[in-house]
Amino acid sequence: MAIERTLSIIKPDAVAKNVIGQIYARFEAAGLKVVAARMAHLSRGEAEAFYAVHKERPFFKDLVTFMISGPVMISALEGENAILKHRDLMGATDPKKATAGTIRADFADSIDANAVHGSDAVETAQVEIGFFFAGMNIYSR
Ligand code: RTP
Ligand code: MG
Repeated sequence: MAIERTLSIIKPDAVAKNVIGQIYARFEAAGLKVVAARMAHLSRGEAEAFYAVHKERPFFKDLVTFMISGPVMISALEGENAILKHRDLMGATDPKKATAGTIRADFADSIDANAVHGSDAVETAQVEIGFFFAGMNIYSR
């Protein structure tokens, strides 16, 4: 199976709940390695640019407003089948529909405050990792 990288964001709600470590522990238990990380409080412009793919969607403004409501923890994760593995750990977008034991089932409050973001494909992972870590070291291991 291919070694992939994916972009993970622990969103403002989960950072505020002080569960960064608990979420990282789930990544590590699943065999995903943190190969880059930084904390940031995004500006509106940064959040709009990151979520540009959603800009025509009715939830765009709420999504951006939520994502700038507090600091986020941004990581690149590496491992076998990392993109799908990470999305399985996250659970469904709407925590009410998320399988028990997933990050969103356990830590998310609503479809907006849904604890985590994860890339959805190899191409988007590359773009998203570049968005936050361009010019920075990725500690592949
Ligand atoms: P993410 O990109 O954050 O990993 O989540 P996702 O793939 O599961 O969801 P996506 O469709 O890419 O949507 C991005 C984020 O927008 C918010 N959203 N709100 N109100 C709504 O109907 C709605 N739909 C999506 C969610 O916070 C979602 O994570
Ligand atoms: Mg998405």
